Amino acid sequence: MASEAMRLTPGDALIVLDVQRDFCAGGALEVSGADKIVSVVNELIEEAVAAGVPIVASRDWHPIGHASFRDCGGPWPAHCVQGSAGAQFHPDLRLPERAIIVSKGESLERDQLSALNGTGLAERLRRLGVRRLLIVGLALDVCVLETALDAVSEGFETHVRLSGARAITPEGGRDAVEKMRKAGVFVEDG
Ligand code: VGL
Ligand code: ZN
Repeated sequence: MASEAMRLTPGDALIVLDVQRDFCAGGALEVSGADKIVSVVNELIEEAVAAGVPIVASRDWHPIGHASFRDCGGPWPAHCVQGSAGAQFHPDLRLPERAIIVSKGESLERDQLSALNGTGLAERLRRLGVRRLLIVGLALDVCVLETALDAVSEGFETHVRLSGARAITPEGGRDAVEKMRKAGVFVEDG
């Protein structure tokens, strides 16, 4: 069933996952249509600023030689290497000064796909009085999926807005939507 688009109000937080150059057009791990989400995400950032709710932006932030890179036996081309141009946020993304930046994937030996796994973010948000999350970003079938599933486990009412997300593969995207809905995520089609 389709969920309606929520409006951000106090008690909510906006979570923007990995809107970085390497996942966008011309990047090392380009996600098709990624650039199209930037205006949607910017509008949500404005809504979050107006509502006075926390804005979190995660970034994939790998050391050179990360275990998830093909050269090291992992599934992905090298991407989002710490300090590289590809690891920068999309140049059109308008993050406010007070956005909470969360880095993930920093450990050489293992990947960290969820922004809520081992980052302390869930606890930090709870301390800010957050109970409900609106999640957007890249990629729907990887980081968005894993973060949304963790968010439900952490007890947050969890929404994912599809217009603000893109998948690496169409099948992966469909699969992710099904898994998230089964887990109790409100997947917003609008
Ligand atoms: C991601 C692939 C590899 C993601 C991170 O953030 O979705 N995907 N590393
Ligand atoms: Zn990665």
